[in-house]
Amino acid sequence: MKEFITACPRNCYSTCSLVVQVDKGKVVGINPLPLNRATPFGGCLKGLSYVERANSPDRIIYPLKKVNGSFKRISWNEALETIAEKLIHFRDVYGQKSVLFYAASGMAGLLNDFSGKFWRYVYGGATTVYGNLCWPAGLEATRLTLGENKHNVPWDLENAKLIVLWGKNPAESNVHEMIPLNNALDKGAELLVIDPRRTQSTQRATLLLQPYPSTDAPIALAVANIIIQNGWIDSDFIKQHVHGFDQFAEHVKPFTAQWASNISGVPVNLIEKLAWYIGNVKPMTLIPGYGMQRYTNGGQTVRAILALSVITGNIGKPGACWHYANLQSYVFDDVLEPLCYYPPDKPDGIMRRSISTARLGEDMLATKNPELKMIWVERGNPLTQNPNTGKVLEAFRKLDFRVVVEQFMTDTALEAEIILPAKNMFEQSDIVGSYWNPYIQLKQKVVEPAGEVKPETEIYWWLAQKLGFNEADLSNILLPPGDEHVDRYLDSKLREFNLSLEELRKGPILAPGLQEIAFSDYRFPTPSGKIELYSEQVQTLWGENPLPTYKPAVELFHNQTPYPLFLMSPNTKNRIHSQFNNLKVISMISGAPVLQINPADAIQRGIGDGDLVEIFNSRGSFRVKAQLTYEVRVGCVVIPNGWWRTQGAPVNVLSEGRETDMGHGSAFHNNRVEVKLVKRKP
Ligand SMILES: Nc1nc2c(c(=O)[nH]1)N[C@H]1C(S)=C(S)[C@@H](COP(=O)(O)OP(=O)(O)OC[C@H]3O[C@@H](n4cnc5c(=O)[nH]c(N)nc54)[C@H](O)[C@@H]3O)O[C@H]1N2
Ligand SMILES: Nc1nc2c(c(=O)[nH]1)N[C@H]1C(S)=C(S)[C@@H](COP(=O)(O)OP(=O)(O)OC[C@H]3O[C@@H](n4cnc5c(=O)[nH]c(N)nc54)[C@H](O)[C@@H]3O)O[C@H]1N2
Ligand SMILES: [Mo]
Repeated sequence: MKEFITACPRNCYSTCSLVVQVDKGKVVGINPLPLNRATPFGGCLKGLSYVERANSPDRIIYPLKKVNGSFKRISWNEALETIAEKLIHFRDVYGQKSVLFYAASGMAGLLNDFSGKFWRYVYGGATTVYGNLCWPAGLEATRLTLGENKHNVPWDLENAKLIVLWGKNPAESNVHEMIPLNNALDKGAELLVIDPRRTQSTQRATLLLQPYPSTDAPIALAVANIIIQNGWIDSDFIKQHVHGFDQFAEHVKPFTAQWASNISGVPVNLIEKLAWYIGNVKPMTLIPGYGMQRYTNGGQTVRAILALSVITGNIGKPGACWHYANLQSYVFDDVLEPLCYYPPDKPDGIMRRSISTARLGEDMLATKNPELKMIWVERGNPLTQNPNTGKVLEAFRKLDFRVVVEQFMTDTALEAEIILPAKNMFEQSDIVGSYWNPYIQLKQKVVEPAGEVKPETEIYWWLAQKLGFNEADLSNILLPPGDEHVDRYLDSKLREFNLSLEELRKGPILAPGLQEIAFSDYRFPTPSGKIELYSEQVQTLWGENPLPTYKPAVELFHNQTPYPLFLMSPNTKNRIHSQFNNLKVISMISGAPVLQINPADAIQRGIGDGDLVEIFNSRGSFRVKAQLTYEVRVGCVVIPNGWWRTQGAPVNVLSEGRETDMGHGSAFHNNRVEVKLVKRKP
């Protein structure tokens, strides 16, 4: 048996370092690597389930072609020739832009960049998407305010005396954060949580505020007002480092706790307590989550909350930070690819046309001159994860040809004409960063690809040859097949930072130039060089008020609607979005999907625990069992995102494709629904 050091490449804060055990060419064990100070205890349950995931009989390991509605195995030659023929046909008849290249967050790594290179330089352009499903409203809000997205190293949390989890649920979405968090609490820190749900992260909280979804900005503005009125601000910090404080102070004067309470449903007393803690207990680490910004007012909400860290001087010190996203380990531009977007007004020169990720279905259908004819999907599951599944499905089915590169038979793969088998994390080396832990890590190749699996870099190499390119032309653009080319490429990237692949094989390396205490140099790369509570750019780039304000979220508060309940679809412990739940070890624990509803709302509808209910709105519906729980705020219902349609709770059939106010994010949570009883539990 051999052991290799590697890192989990999933889209997750933790990005754990792992030790993989390999025996006779198979992954047989996953162990922790204590060398990584952020993830010393290694993988979560999902991480441990890689043993099953790598060896699962359900994996797609050969190219497949849909024939009369079912998939049959074909050769690589047939698959690539069929695809090349289509690509040439669509290019000749409609132009390259009739092909949509769609990639999402299924696998992190530097080599993903080669996919973009194929579509740009080999095929000569394509339509692509801008924006992203995840975190951009908060990234942009933070960038516009602080100039950069970074935070203190994870273990610095132990130095905090006050920890505020504002719409983040690390007990599920970032389990390793619970280690320094609990250590801080053991040393006497206080934990405050603001979340419409009473999550597992609230167990040791001093205070829990349960606002209606999307009403955090009123709370933050009222808290700022109270802090300023009581003189709990850090005047020296403000004088030296803050731009626009006077305007901000004037701006928040009308925002009383009573006003915030009326909107959010949080009692005045709790809002005042929150203000007291934030104004008086230092140092404070404020941890905003990503769920809280997936609303049409998400960017401004994040700016309003961030103002609380700013006026109390809780930035740039041990134990004090704004803990949104730490991009310090993304030192290679290419790793930043998932962050890049090419909105229509900022074309990158070759792709020339892009459509909104948030409105994928609507935009695909509306695209003209040329219309879309083909889609290529890799590292994503848009038929489960993007808003408004009905529209995405309609748009998919209107195309002439669909290619999906996948490991498993997802909702999206089921729609393909051709499925190409995707590599897993053990079958090709790559370098990964993390948006929480501060290391650069090597995700090592530890086994040969299963069956006929080829990594994307090779798929594109062979496809390019079918398009008439020869090896000499290609070697300047793409990566030739063979581990030695991958290693050489990764090593050359590392050399730019005086690092080497050899070093990285031994374990994670702290990102070059890492600031353990972010902004400890008090340099804020904004236009004014200071923290911008007042940001001109908020207006010029996004047409929003330069000061943080509250706008009621579309659909949730704007319309008269027959759908009274707020639908929440957060992330859940034992999946990364739509991944993992198909594995036996995971499904054994997560069971069947349920709709969580507060007993007060259930009783009104004659619904009991375990009854079969239908959840619906104007966009779609499905049936699922109800689970009555006080963990959910009255007026809200909860189904975590990520269940495949074939697993029973495809929550995005209910969501609308809308962009957030900043950053071209996806406002997943602006949805109202109704629930009705279908059948009593037997
Ligand atoms: N186990 C697991 N871990 C993951 C992931 C996963 O799928 N599974 N996904 C990864 C990815 S890609 C992401 S983006 C992160 C996201 O992880 P988090 O940042 O924790 O985000 P969410 O789980 O979407 O939402 C966090 C909390 O916000 C609450 N919330 C929702 N709306 C509001 C609101 O309006 N106000 C307030 N105050 N709270 C609100 C939800 O109830 C939820 O408990 O997790 C990463 N880690
Ligand atoms: N309703 C609702 N919807 C949401 C959210 C929400 O809060 N509510 N959250 C959103 C968020 S935060 C995110 S980040 C998105 C995530 O959206 P996606 O990135 O689309 O989500 P995943 O479910 O991780 O799907 C990734 C797919 O990539 C495949 N894959 C893994 N590795 C590879 C590889 O190496 N090559 C290829 N070709 N494929 C691979 C996996 O098998 C999986 O099917 O979902 C969003 N959707
Ligand atoms: Mo995400």
